[in-house]
Amino acid sequence: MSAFYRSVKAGDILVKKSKVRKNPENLSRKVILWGMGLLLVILFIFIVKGLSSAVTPSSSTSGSSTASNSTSPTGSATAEIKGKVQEVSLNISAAGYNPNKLVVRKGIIVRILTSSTADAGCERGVMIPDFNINEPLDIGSDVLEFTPDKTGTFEFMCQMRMTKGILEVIS
Ligand SMILES: [Cu+2]
Repeated sequence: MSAFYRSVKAGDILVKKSKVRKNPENLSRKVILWGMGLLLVILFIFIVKGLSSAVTPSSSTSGSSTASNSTSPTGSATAEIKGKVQEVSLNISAAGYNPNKLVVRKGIIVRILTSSTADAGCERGVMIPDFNINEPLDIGSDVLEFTPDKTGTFEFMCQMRMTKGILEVIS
C-alpha cells in the first residue's frame, strides 16, 4: 500500500516535473523561432530598402529631366556608322549612364566612346553580360569595343549591377 502510494507520488512528481520542464522549453523555443523570423523580416526589409535607395538616386538624376526608373531610358543614341565601325558616345558619371539606351547594328564593330567623370564610381566598370563584356574604363575618355553577334534588347550595367542601361541590337 505504501509502496503503491509512493510510486503514484513519484509518478505525480515526474509528470509535474516534466510539465514544468516542458513548458518553458517550448516557450523559449517559440520565442527564439519568432525572434529569428522577425529578424529575417527586418533584414529583408533593410536589403530591399538599401537596394531601392541605391537605385533611385542614380535614376532620378541621370541626365534628362524626366524622372524614371534606372532601367528605362532617359535618352537614346543610335551608333553612327563610320567605315567599318559604328560609333556612339556614352557619358558616365555618378548620376549614371547618359544616354542610357544605345542602339547599334548587328555584325559591325561597336565603338563606344566613353567620357567618365572622376565621381563616377563603379559605373566606370561596364558590363554587358550577354556579350561577355566586363570593362573597367578610364576617367576621361576611353573606348569600349565589341561586335554584337545577335539582335535583341540587352542590358548594360555597372559592375555592381546598380546602374543600368539598355543596349538594343538591330539587324
Ligand atoms: Cu555600381
